[in-house]
Amino acid sequence: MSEIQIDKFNRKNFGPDFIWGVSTAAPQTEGAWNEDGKSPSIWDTFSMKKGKIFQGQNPKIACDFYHRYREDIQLIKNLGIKNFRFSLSWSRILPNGTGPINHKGLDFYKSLCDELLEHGIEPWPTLYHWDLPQVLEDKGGWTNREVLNWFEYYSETIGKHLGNRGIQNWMVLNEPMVFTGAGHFLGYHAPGRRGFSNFIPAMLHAALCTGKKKKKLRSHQSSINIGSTYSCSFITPRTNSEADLIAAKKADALLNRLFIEPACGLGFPLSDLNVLNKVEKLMRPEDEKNLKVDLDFIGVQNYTREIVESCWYVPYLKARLVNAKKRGVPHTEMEWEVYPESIYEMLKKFSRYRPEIPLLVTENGAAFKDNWDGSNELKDPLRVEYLQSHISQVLRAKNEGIDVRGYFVWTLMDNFEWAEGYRPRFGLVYLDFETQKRVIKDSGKWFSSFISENFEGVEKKIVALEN
Ligand code: IFM
Repeated sequence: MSEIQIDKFNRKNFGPDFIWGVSTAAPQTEGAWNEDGKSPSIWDTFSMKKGKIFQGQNPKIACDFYHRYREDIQLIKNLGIKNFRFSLSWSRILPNGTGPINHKGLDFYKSLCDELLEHGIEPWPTLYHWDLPQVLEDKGGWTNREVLNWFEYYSETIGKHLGNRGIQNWMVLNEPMVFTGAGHFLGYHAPGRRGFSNFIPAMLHAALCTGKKKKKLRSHQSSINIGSTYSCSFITPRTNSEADLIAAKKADALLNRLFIEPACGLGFPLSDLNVLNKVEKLMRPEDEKNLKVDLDFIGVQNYTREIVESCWYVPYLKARLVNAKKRGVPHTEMEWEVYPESIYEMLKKFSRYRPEIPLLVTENGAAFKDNWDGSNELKDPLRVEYLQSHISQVLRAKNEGIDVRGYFVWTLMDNFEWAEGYRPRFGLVYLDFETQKRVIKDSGKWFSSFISENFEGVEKKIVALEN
C-alpha cells in the first residue's frame, strides 16, 4: 500500500465557467462498423488480423452508440454533464476517403449534435481519432503526402455540412504522437506499420494536417474555437546519472514535445532527437511555416508519468520506460503509474509554450478492474480516488495562475481500448458488452455530484492505494 494526499477542494474553487465534461471516440464506442454506407476503417481491418487485439476482439459493435446515442445522451444529461467530447468517423462520412458524401453517415452526426444541443449539452467533436478509412490506407495512408489533400477534403466537408449547427468547439487531431508512434513505428496499433520509414512521413503529415484542417473549419464559421489534443506524461529519469538524464531528455522530446512544439512555431525538437533529422529531407520550403497553428486552445491528455532509463540496446533512442508494475508502485490496469502530480507538471509545461492560449484537460481517467455483480450499482473506489487526486492537481495548476479552463474524464462508458480490446475499463459507466446494459459506477455518481451546483466539497484526506 502507498498513499496519496488530496487537498480539500470543491467544484466552486474552479469558478462558474470551468468546463466539465466526458470524452469518447467514434471507433471505441459507435460500432455499426459496416452499416448505412460506412466503409471499414483501419481499426476494423486491423482487428480482423490474427493476434493484433486482446482475445481477437474487435470494434464492430463496441458500445453500439450508433444506435443507442439517444439513451446515452439522456444518461449524460441525468449525470448533469454539460460537455460531451466525441469524434467523427471519416469512413462513415466519406466511405471513399474523398468523393461522394454518405448522407446517412453525415445525418448521424447532425442528429447527434442536435440531440446534444437540445439537451443542453455542448458537443465537442474531434475530427480525427485514429480511424483512417482503409481505402486511404491502401494508398499509403499517413505516409503518403496526398493525405494533406484528403484531409483538406474531409475537413472542408465537415465545415460545410456540420459547421453551421451551433457547434462552438472543435478539435482537429487526437494524440498524434500515439497514432503515429504506436501505429507507424511500433506497429501494435492500426495500421500496424513499423520503423522510421513509416513514422517520419506520418509524423510530418500529421503535424501539417492540424493547420490545414483548422483553416477549412474556420472558413465556415469564424467565431468557433479550434484546438487540437496532445498526449503527455511527466518524465522522471530513473537515476541522476548522466546516461539516464540524457535518456529522459530524449523521451521527453519524443513523447511530449514532438507535436506541440511545431504547432507552437518552434519546429520539431530535432536537436534532442537527431534520429528524426531525416524529416528535413521530406520537408518542402512552405512546411516550416505551415507547421505552426494558431490554436484557440490546447487539449492536454495525461494519465501517468514515465520513469526513463538509459538502455544501450534500444536502437537510436538508447532509452526505455521502466514499467510501473515492475517498480511496485500503485498502477492502473494499463500498468500506468498513478501519479497525480504528472497532470500538474504537464499543465505547467504546456502553459509555457504560448501562455496566451488556454489549456483544457481533454482526457484524464483510469482503468481499474470492476467487479460487477449484476445489480444496478458498482463500487469503484480506486477510480474515485484517481479522479479526485488528479482534479485536485488541476486546481493546483489553476491556483498558480495557469490558464486551464476545463477537464474531461476519459471516458463516459467502458469501451474498445484499442489493442487491449474490452479488458481495460475506463468508464464512469460500466458496460456489460453481452447485453449492452449500462450501470453507473460510483465514480460516475461522484463526478456527477462533484460538478453539480451544491456539492459540499472533497475533504482533505490521505488515501491508501493498492500497489
Ligand atoms: O482510450 C484512449 C483514447 O482513445 C486516447 N487517449 C488515451 C485513452 C486511454 O488509453
